[in-house]
Amino acid sequence: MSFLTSFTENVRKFPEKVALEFIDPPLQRVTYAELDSLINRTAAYLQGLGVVPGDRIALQLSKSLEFILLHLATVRMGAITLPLNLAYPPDELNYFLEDSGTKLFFALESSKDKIQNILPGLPDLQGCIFLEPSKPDQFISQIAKSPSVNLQSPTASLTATAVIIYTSGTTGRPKGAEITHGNLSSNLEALHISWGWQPDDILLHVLPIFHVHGLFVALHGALHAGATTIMMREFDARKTLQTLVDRRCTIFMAVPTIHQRLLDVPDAKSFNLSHVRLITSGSDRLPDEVFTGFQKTFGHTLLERYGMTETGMNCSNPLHGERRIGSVGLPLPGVEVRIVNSEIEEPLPIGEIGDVQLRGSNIFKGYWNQPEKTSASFSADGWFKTGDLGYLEADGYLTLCGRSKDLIISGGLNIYPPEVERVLAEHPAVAACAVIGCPDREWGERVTAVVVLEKTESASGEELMRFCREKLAPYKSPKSIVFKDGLPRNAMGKVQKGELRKEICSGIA
Ligand code: MLC
Repeated sequence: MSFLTSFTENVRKFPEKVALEFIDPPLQRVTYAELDSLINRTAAYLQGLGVVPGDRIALQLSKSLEFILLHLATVRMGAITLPLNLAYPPDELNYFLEDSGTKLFFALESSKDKIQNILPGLPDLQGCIFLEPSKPDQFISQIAKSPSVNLQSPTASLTATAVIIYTSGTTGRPKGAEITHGNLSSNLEALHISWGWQPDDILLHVLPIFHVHGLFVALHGALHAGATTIMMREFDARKTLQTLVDRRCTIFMAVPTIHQRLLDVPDAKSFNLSHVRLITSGSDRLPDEVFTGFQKTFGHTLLERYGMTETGMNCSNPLHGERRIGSVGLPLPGVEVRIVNSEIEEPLPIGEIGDVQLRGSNIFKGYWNQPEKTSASFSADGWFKTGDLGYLEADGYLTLCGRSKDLIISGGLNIYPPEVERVLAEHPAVAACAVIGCPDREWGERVTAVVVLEKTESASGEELMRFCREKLAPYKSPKSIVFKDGLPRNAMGKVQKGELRKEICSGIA
């Protein structure tokens, strides 16, 4: 069953129920029946532009009804959505559009000047449509008046790719993870059961919708359940607490940085969240202080879960039962977890730390046009190698305790140091560099670059940061630069990042 089948059933069961409500301008509210009709009209519009199953449709739009309609219409007609972070500068954008062979690109009118130059160089691109979601008359009103197609029954098979999301890697350029209709539907059902989703749930949605967390877990989760989603276009801590109270929301999902900001609201304790039945945390390790802070301040035990772009959700602490501090909980239905020795890939006994590997219907199809990288990410016997280190307890709980790959997670977003190092190395004054994550109360980890300058050149930290921001999304760009005369290296010449972290991180505010 495609994940949109359950949505279609909900349209039949709850036509008049509010599916989505945007609570900041432009205020918008659509029922299940209206949403269904708008999706079909958007599909007709896309068909009119020549979109056929399998085409890649890229969206670099703000969090909006336009984004949601284009995404759901794309997957309903068997084409593939490519959601893109708004923070990607033209260099990165160009790579994603070219690599994916995007046919149609929807971008913000306000980005026109910035991205116009890259468009003629994209061989597969047949059109770029600029939209301004702050002016709903421009697209939504037109779509509402336009003809529809009847696409009620799903057109794509479960093995067909529904969405491609780019993730960076330790080597080379970012890779497009192909997520199938089957991946989406099986994972949605697993979460539906595990978290006890109900049609009368009200989800407060504050996350971006260009990632797995905001798009699949939160938005698709609510549509699958026939629930109502209250959409906040941009996260604001006080407004989030006020909305949870005013709108009697029952479910809230966020990343640890957001939970920390809620705790930092000066009168946080005065917000009574007793009617909220579930608050989840994911995309990054949940610090113990945030877990206990939530218990003290809001009387809520956060439910931590574990996921990845390539796999969707893997494990979750239970809805009923012990939510164990520091643990990501138990494998979800249909997901298997094993811990193996990294050298010989032999399963390890309970309690021993090793590589976390996964198997199940949630695991992605592969990296777009990258068969070697795809096969390298699976063990010989078909388990997906997460790159995380962890151990299992006798009762099945998984605890993560590090990464076997070089990765920084900041505010719930993954940053691969080699990508930042490659950009820094292009600067003429940089002789060598290493990028590390230093612990940070707000972001979880703070991107920090350690730079050795060429003997004859000079550059300030500000200049290097500016240089990075021209070529990389701002969240990937270093927040601190530390200059050194040399980098600690092992006998093979490899930079010893562990040493650097010990030496540098304690000195970073
Ligand atoms: C913003 N900035 C960040 C950042 N987000 N820096 C580092 N890490 C981040 N995550 C920077 C901006 O570049 C800007 O810098 C400054 O912070 C303020 O920008 P902003 O846009 O005002 O930030 P804000 O709205 O406060 O965003 C913070 C945030 C956001 C925590 C709300 O990052 C967020 O929504 N994170 C969630 C990401 C997410 O959904 N991840 C799920 C991935 S899926 P300057 O210098 O320009 O001012 C996944 C799988 C799974 O991982 O398991 O879920």
